[in-house]
Amino acid sequence: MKTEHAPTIRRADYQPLAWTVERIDLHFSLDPDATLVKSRMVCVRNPAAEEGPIRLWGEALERLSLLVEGAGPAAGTVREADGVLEIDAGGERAVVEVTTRIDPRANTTLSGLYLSNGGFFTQCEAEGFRRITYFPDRPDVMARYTVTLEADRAACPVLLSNGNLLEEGDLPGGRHYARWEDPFPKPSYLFALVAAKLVALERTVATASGREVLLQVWVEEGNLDRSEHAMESLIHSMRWDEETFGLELDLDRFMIVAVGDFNMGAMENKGLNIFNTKFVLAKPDTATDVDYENIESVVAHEYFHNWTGNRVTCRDWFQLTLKEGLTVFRDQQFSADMLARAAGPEGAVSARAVKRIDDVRVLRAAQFAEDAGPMAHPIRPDSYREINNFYTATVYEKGAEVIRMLHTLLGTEGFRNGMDLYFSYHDGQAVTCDDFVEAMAEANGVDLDQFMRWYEQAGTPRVKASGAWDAASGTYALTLAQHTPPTPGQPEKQPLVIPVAVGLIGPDGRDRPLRLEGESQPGATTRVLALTAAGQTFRFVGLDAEPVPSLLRGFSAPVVLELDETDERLAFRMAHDADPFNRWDAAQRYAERVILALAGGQASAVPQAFVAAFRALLNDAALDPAFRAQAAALPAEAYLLERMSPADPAALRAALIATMRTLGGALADDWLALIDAMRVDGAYRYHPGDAGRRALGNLALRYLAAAGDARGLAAASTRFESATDMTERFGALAALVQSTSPAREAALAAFHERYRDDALVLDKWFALQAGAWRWDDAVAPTLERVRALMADAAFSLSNPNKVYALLGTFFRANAAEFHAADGSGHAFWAEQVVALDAKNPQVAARMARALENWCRYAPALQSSIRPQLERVLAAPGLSSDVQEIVGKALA
Ligand code: 0A1
Ligand code: ZN
Repeated sequence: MKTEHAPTIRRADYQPLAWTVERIDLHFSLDPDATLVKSRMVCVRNPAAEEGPIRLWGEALERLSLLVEGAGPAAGTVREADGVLEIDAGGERAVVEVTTRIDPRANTTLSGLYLSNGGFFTQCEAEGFRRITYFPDRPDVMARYTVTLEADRAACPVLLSNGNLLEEGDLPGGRHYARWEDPFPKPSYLFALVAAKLVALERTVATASGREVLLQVWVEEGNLDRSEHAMESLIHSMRWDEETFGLELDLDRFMIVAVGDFNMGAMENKGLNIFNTKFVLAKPDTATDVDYENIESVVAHEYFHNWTGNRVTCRDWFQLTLKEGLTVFRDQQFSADMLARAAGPEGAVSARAVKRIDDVRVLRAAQFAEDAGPMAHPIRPDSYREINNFYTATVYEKGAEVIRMLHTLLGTEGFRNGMDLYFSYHDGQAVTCDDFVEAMAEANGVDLDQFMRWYEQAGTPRVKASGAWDAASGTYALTLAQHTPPTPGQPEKQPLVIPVAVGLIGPDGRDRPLRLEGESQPGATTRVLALTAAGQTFRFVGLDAEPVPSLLRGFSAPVVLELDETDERLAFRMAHDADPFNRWDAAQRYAERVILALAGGQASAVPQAFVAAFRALLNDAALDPAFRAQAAALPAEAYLLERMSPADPAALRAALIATMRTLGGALADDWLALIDAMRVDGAYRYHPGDAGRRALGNLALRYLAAAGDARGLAAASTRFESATDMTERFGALAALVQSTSPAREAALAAFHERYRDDALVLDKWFALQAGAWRWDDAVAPTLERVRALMADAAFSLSNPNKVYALLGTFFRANAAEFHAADGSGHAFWAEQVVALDAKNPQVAARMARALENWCRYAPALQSSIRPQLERVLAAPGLSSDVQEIVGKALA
C-alpha cells in the first residue's frame, strides 16, 4: 500500500542520486500467487552527486534476501523506512542482489506485475517497477537489462520482455523459460514483461537504412482477425517518422501486446508496447470509424515514444510533458498527414482542419476545465503528491499545443533542425524541458526565454481583441491584449509569447493580402503575429474596405479569444472564412451564444438567423462531409458548462435538447436528404472519406431522432437492423437511445444479445446508456439505469474499461443526470469512488476528478456535493491518489 500521508514532492528539490545502476539481471519465476523475483544490480557511484547510501524504492514487496557483494550486509549498513531501502556501500561499484516475493493475483492496482485473463502483464510507468523489486525507480537511472522469465508452459506459452530474445527452452515440471536482453539503457518505467497465452500477427519490413525488422502484434487467439489495422498503423508510423524526422526503429524486433485490463490507453515500454485492447482490436463488425482512427493514433503515439521518451527520456517526473507533449504533437501531425494523404491534394486542407478541430474539441472540453479548477497546473508542474494524478490533459494536450506553437514560430524546417540538435545533444540521456527548448533556440538562433513561461504558468490565457477602422487611410488597427487568470498558488502571471494567426476578410468574403505599417509589399493572406506584451496594436494598411478579422486561425495558441462579434459577423465568417478551422469555430461560437442564452433564460427560442446560417453550412456541397459533420455538431457539453457561470447542468441540458429539437425539426428535409446522399455502398473499409460520410449520416439520424421525426426514427430502426458495420449500427442505436422512440429498449436488448461475449463492444453499450439524456420525463433517471447495469454479468469494478464506460461516462459526460437536484448522483459518486479506491487508486482518482470543479456549480448543487467530498476524504485507508484530488477540491 502507498503511505496514507504521501508527502508533497517538489520540482525545486531535485537531487541526483548518490548511486545509480549500470546493469540489472532479473530472474522471474512466475506464479499467480507467489512470483519470485531475483535481481542482481551493478550499482555505481554517481560522480555528479553528493556522497550517500544506495537508495532503492520498494512497495508491496516481501523481501526474502539481500546480498551486497555476494554476502549478507554488515550490521548497521542497511535501513528501510518509508518505502526506501538504504544501503551504505564503499568504493565506486557495488553488486546488490535482492530476492522478493510478490503476489500478482492480489494486485488489483494494475501497476507493477498483475494478472489479466490468466496471463502476466506489467505496467511500470510511473512507479510500478518498485512493486516488482527494490530499485532506484526514477527515470534518471538508466540501466542495461537482461531478463529471464520462467513460467508454466501450458498457461503461459509466450514469454516476452524488452529487446532481443537470447534463448528459450524447456524446464522440468511443465515449465519453460526465455531470456531477453535489451541493448539500450533505459529507466525502470520502460521495463515490461508478458507471459500469457497469445498469438501474433507478424510482418517483416525493412527500415529506411535497409535493416530487416520483425513486427508483431500479440493478441488472444480469437482476435487475430482484429489485429491487422494495428499492424498497418505501426508500419505507417515507422515510415512517417523516417520521412518526417529521419528517425528509424533501433531494434530488430518491435512488439505490441493487447491486454483487456489496463489503466490507461497504452504504454511505450522499449520494444514491447503494451496496449489496452481498445486501442488494438478492430474489425468492421465490432469497431467504429472513430475506433479505427484512435487505434492508428495511439499506435503511432507509442511508437513515436521510442525516440521522444525512450532514447531521450525525462530527468524526473516533473518533466513529463517533455515526452508527452512532444509525442502527442507528433501523433497529431502524423494523423493529420495520414488524413490529408487519403483526401488527396484537393481535400488535404479540409482533412487537416478536421483533425485540428477534433484535437481542439478535446483541449477545450478537458484541459480548459482542468485549468479553471483546483488541479490547475503548468504543463511542467511544480509539485505533486501522486505522480499518477499528473497524466493530465494539461501535460499531454496543452503540452502538445506548446510544442505546436514552437513549430508555428520556427517553421517546419526550423523545428526539424531543433529536433536534430536535441537528439545530437541528448540521445541516451534523461533531460529536462529546458534542454529541449534550448536546442530549439540554438538551432534557430532565437531567444526563447520568454517562451519558457508556457512551462511555468498555469491557467488558460485570455486574448482580448478589438479593431479600429480608419476609412480615410485604409488602415485597420488590431489591438490584442492578454491576461492569464490566477490559479492556485499563482496569483500573478507574466505576459506569454502568443502566436496569433490573423486573416482579414473583405466585404466580398475574400481574404485581403496583409501589409503591416512600414512594410513595402502586401504579403500572405494569413500572418502569424507574435503577441509578447500585455497589449499590442498591429496596423494593417492599404485596405480597400473595413475588414472582418479572422483571429487565431487554426487555433494558433491554446487561449480563449475574446472578440465582440455580432450574430451577423459570425454568420458571415461561417459562410466565408477562408480558414476552415475558423469557419467551424464561428459556427461553434454562434451555437454557444444561442445555447447559453436559452440556458440563461435570455432567449426562449433558437433564432431563425442561426438556423439559416447552420443550414447553409450543412448543405454547402463544396465542403467535405467530415467537415460538415464537425460544423453541425454542437459544442461539447463540458465546454459549455465551463463557459457558464455558475454552471447549471439542468438548464444547459434543457437548452441543448431544445436546440437539437429545433435544428432537427426545422431542417428535417435537409437531414433526410443527407441520410441518402451520405450512404456508403460496398463492403466496409476504413477510409477517412467514407468515415466522413458515415459521420454526417449518423449526425443526421441523431438530429431527426432528437426531434422525434417519424421518418428519421424509422430510418434509424431500419439502419440498425440492416447495418453491416459497427459505425452504422452503433450510430443508429445511439440515435434511437437519444430519443423518445419506443424502439430504444428493444434495440439495446438486440445489441446486447448480438455482442454478449464481446467485451469491447459491451463497453460501448454501457457507455451509451450511462450517457443517455432524458428526452421525456416518463423515462427513469439515468442513475437507476447505471445501478442496474452494474449488476450486469459483463460489468466489473475491477476492469478499468468497464468503469470508464459506465461510471466514467455517467460522471463526466452526463452532467445533467449526474447532478440531479436530489443529490442522488453525488452520493452514488462517493460510494463508487471509495469502493474503487480499495481496488485501484489510479482509476478511483480519475473518477474522483469528476467533481473537482464543484465550486463552479450553482449553490444548491454545491451544498449537495460538499458533504460527499468530505465523506470520501474521511474514508479510512484512502489512497494518496484520491486524497490529493479530493483534498485539493476542498481546499
Ligand atoms: N506513457 C503512456 C501512458 C501511461 C501513463 C501512465 C500509466 O500508468 C500510470 C500508463 C500509461 C502514454 O503516454 O501512452
Ligand atoms: Zn505518451
